Amino acid sequence: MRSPEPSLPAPARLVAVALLLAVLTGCVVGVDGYGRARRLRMKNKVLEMFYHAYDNYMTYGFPHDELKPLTKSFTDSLSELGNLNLEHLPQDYNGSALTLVESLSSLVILGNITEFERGILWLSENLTFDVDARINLFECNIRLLGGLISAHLLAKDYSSQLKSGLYHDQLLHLAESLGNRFLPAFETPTGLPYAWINLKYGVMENETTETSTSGCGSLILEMGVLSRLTGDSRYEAAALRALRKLWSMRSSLNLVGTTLDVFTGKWIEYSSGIGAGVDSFYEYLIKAYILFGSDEYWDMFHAAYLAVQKYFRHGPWYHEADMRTGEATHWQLTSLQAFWPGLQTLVGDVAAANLSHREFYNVWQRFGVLPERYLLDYGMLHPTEKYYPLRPEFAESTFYLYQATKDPWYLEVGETIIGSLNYYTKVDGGFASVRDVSTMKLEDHQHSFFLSETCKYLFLLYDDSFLRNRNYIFTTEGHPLPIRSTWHEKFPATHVPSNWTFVKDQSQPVRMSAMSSQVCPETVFQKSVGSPWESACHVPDVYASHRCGTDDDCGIEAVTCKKRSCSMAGYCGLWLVIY
Ligand code: DMJ
Repeated sequence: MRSPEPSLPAPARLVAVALLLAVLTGCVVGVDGYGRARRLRMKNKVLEMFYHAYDNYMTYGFPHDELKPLTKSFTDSLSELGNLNLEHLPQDYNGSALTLVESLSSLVILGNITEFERGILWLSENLTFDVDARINLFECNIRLLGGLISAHLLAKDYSSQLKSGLYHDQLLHLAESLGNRFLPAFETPTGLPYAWINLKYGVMENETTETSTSGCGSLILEMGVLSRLTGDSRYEAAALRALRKLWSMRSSLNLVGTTLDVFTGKWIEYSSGIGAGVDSFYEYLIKAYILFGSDEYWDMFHAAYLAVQKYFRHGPWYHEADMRTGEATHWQLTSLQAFWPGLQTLVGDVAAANLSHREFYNVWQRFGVLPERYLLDYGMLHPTEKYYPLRPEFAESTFYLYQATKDPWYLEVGETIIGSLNYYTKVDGGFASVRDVSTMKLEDHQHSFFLSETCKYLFLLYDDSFLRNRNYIFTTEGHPLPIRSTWHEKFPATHVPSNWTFVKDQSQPVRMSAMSSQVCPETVFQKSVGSPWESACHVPDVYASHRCGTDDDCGIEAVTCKKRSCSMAGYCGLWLVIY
């Protein structure tokens, strides 16, 4: 199944690329004290991990949803995500090839266009959503719809490397078919979507009206892009209506709860945090702003972020609180919370991100992996949630922090993660989830996000060539979406004020990197030496280190076009005044 690893660029070219980037971006690429041979060794280790998981899936799991690595069998888990069983699946159901769909964007990032193309062609000929299967809307959106539209966009971007004439938007047609099947879920009095829907028959009789905040607040990236690609505004309109309704339900403290009723629009669970049931809601507010440029997303995110920092944060930790009063409810660390430092890095709050990341790392080192839930007030594992299902969040934050700081320490953290995954979870038939981190007993499940996220972020930590000179934002499932001026409210020339330092050159394509420009704010734009980088509004911080004494030392963010300010800790970021 596996094609040979693509040959590496000649050393001389690597040096030239590194030097050029060092000059152009100010991020010291390749000169960060972490040896090139070591970097290459780690990259190869991640490649081995990815293909061990992928090849075993293709051998024992495909075309079903996910691999059971201990028994070398499969599970059609998309229909049971959310802990339901397979009662509604027809006998002859063969799954959605979920792990293959989830692997496509990783294959491109790893440089395996041949296998990417094989996957596309198989899906084009075999995948159908006309099945009597009850699926979770959120999971299906982030994994299948996100996987399909991202792969479609990559197929367009890499069309010159595909066999000519073979790709004619098949993945987009599949995505459209899936998006159409989502729409009945939004037909509620509030516009908030049902959590569950039958792909063939729509909302089922007596369907539960309970859903989660992330379930109806993390649809806008995939459905928004589907609308932009198809010209059919219904997907984006449905997702945006749900998001607006959700936001209107916030408390006077700008906090949201964790679960709600889609019919009444009333909260069911008032306690919430930044982890399970809510996490990607915050993530999609800021990423929707980066992708589409609408101030509405920024305004929601900014208020929501400040409320999180004010009511949930306790030093480097984040507890849960009642959305009505702001009083702490549960003092728990959860594995899902580990995405937060990555989000903070994306918006420039690097110092705070680093602080929390270090604490997660301490917990990782203590247990060997991150437990699903750890009781901070008792200093012990949660009695039942002791598992680690190969989650990506800690690796994801490590990747973002490395991009922002180029501090080789994060590469060493990556080594620890890779070492743990290979030591504890690698089995003959793939990578197995940990059932109990206190015994390291394994469980027969290799989740698809291990391939779409965990391996991808670890690979990008040691080889980010995919991101160079490109401008992508990653969905919550790790699928890259390009930031396009045609989709963006801020990029069109009419928006550019004349007094900004760097003015868009109409003769050049917009090629700001969501990674290098967004989280590496010292990026220098030197058009005179033929740099492809440009920004409509970017003003660098006064000091390359991003340290500051006053707000005057801070510049303007390249992608968000917001004025940065100086934190109490003396670090430039987008906001840092927490009341
Ligand atoms: C992934 O499916 C997504 O990242 C989602 O937002 C929550 N976390 C899982 C993996 O842990």
